[in-house]
Amino acid sequence: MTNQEIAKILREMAELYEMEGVLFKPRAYEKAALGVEALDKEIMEIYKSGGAGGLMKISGVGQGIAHHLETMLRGKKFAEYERLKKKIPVNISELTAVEGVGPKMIKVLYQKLKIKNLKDLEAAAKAGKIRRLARFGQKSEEKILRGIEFLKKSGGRQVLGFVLPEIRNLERMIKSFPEVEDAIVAGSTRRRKETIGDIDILATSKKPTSPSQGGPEKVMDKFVGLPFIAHVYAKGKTKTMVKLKNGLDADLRVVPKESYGAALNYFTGSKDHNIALREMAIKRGWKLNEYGLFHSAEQRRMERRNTPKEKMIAGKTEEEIYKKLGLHYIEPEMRENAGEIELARQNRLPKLIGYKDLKGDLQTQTNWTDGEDSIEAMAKEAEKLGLEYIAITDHTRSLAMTGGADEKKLLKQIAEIDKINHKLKIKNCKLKVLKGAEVNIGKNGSLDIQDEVLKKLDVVGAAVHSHFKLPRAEQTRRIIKAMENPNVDIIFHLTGRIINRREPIEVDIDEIIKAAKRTGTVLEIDAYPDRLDIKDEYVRKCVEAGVKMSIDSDAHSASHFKFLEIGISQARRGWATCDDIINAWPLEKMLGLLKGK
Ligand code: DGT
Ligand code: CA
Ligand code: CA
Ligand code: ZN
Repeated sequence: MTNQEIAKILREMAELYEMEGVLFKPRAYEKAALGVEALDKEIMEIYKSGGAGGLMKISGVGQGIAHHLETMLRGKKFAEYERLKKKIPVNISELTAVEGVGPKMIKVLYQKLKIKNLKDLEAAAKAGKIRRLARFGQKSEEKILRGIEFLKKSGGRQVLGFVLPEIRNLERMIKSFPEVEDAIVAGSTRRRKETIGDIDILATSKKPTSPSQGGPEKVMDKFVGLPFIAHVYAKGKTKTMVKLKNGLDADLRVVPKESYGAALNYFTGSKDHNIALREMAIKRGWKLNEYGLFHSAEQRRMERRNTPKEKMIAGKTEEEIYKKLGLHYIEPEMRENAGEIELARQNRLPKLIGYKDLKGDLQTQTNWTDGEDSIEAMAKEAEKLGLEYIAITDHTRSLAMTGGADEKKLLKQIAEIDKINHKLKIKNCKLKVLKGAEVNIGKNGSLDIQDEVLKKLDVVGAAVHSHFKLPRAEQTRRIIKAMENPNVDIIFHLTGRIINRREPIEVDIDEIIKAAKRTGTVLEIDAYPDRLDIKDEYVRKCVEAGVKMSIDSDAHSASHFKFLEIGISQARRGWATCDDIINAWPLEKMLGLLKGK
């Protein structure tokens, strides 16, 4: 079983227990699912080499769950799962994918209307059956229909940050085949788009030393035998197309070594970037395709070049292709034909923020509200990952369902953080915990915490969590009003969208950016994979306007810090440098900017 399959069962267990009204277990299973998803190794390998003890080292996995994992990994049935599934035989992941539909609702829908899947749900909603259920009403029915519509629009694209660990596992496994020289995932994954349509993998094969060792064919045999694969559409000598168990399609192409760079460049795209490069080649009288950069036939005739070697100008690496075209190397995240080629020609490409450049994280939630872990546990994990500071930004009182803090609770947390910082210092921990909050912006732009308390915090983030449907002008005014409060440092998750689930709120982004500049407010790139406010186009606008941004994990568990990487990708796709991202700065400089507001 793959990590994804195991995680799916764990998550379903969490939801089944929640339907049953069982306490604590839903959270425990959810945590274990997150831990398995975050693995950078196949769980089967962990079990084979470390047994049950190895499984217990996975974040969120204790003795009980490790035992169930062992059962599954040995190919046996997980009895409790089978029992609960029989009791409520519904397609949970399909139904919970609809915004606003949760486990408790699914149970009622099954018991009252026999709804088992998305199709049943849509039919019942369209027939007006849901509004007639107790505690549902017309509004919930309309919301369900909107949720289904939105889901359909996503067209099967998956959120990159959620599938990236599995894609990397796949890449690593192909690389480890003895017949493979090198392998890499190209396409939208390499450009780090928010969502991906399919996976494009390239590999080069080693020359077989004996016929039995095979070359590309052997690579394809091994590829279709991997545990990730659900279906093989077509298997050829150099190209094989499959469907993975996670629902994504993947193509593997085995390309000649001398064409590796050209193939990588071609299959990384984007298509528009490729076309622009090809036009540059044509202007020089050359030809560019997935096999290489070549002298064209006409030019060869003119220059009397005939041997294959003279024909090829470049192809082994991407760098040499760019170089021969008179360009500096362009990072994959910038390859959208959005002006990057001209900059590369003039040697004016920005020095993008790097994947190791973040020094801190300015939005994290703890078990003081709806987070899973304690302040200390968050601090320890952040230090392990090399961060120098994190801000604790628990929710405030308007978000009552999260246990949001009022002034009193915030003051208590401030005192607690002082103690923790003291303790960390004694233990020689270099990480500093900053005091913060995620204050709620009310309908009219007011905040739900008094200024005297906000003044005592290092990092005040303000965010919209309600009234998502206000008219654009009113929504924009509301956020600008919050920015005008001198205590507000950052606007967290500006548009509130959830990719594939919830539309962004409507705001005038240019007005927001102008106001951010005027008030010195930072805008946040929320690195949580299906949020990614603000999108690449907005990041570029901020960079151009000189508005500073932060990249925050929005962690609700210590296992979420890994999502910072996805926020960095988003910043890079918007051409941001370290100068644009305040948490790429050392602590004192970062705090200096916030205090200067
Ligand atoms: P996706 O899969 O929708 O998330 O996006 P991509 O960019 O991975 O697109 P995909 O998988 O259709 O193709 C992979 C790359 O192959 C693409 O980024 C550029 C290249 N490519 C595909 N079709 C064409 C084409 O018609 N012309 C050119 N020049 N390049 C193409
Ligand atoms: Ca693709
Ligand atoms: Ca493709
Ligand atoms: Zn929030």
